[in-house]
Amino acid sequence: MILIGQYDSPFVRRVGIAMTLYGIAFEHRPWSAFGDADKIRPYNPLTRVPTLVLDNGEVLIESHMILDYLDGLVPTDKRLFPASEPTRHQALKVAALAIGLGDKIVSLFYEGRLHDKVSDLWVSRCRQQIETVLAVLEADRAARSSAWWFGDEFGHADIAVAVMLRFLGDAHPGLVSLADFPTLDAHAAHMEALPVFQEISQAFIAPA
Ligand SMILES: N[C@@H](CCC(=O)N[C@@H](CS)C(=O)NCC(=O)O)C(=O)O
Repeated sequence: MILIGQYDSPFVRRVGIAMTLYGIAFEHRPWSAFGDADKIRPYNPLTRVPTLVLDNGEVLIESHMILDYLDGLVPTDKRLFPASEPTRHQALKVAALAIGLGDKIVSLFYEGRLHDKVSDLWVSRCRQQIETVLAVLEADRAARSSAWWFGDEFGHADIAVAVMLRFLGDAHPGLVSLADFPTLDAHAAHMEALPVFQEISQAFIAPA
């Protein structure tokens, strides 16, 4: 398989981390959604990353869909979303909040970087969405005493939150103080210290 996209994208990073943990061999093509758009377009008409090219040439897009496919390649007990309820839907919701947070971080970044006239309305909406999601995630994680979000092993939800927190600091330094979200801050530090997080990592490069 070929994973297209740079690891400064939290969406690409969560897929690269999962593939590495699953022991799925892949070639990484660290193409930029902007600088390498002409190379990405033949694989993905949206010219977005992550884009995953399967060995038979078929292409998957959207990190959640990609992870759903990859989860089907590994034994049930190795999958990074819980198999049974109610933890399954709870983990899906935490991951969805994290992915939505990432979407808002991207949107706020593009607003400031790509628009001649920045919309104050949109900026304040994105900021409020980011801060509210962080508060909800903080409360959820703080209410749990387990080593990881849903037990003794970490999963896609833990990974999604951690990669988004790193991305938030990279794309918007100073926008949010993680001291206000101490449980999330500790969670991110715990995850970023793992070898797989250090391996699947890249310094942030702003789109030109
Ligand atoms: N919902 C998507 C988000 C992917 C995304 O926003 N990727 C960004 C890079 S961080 C991108 O490709 N941006 C280019 C664009 O949207 O045109 C996912 O989960 O894969």
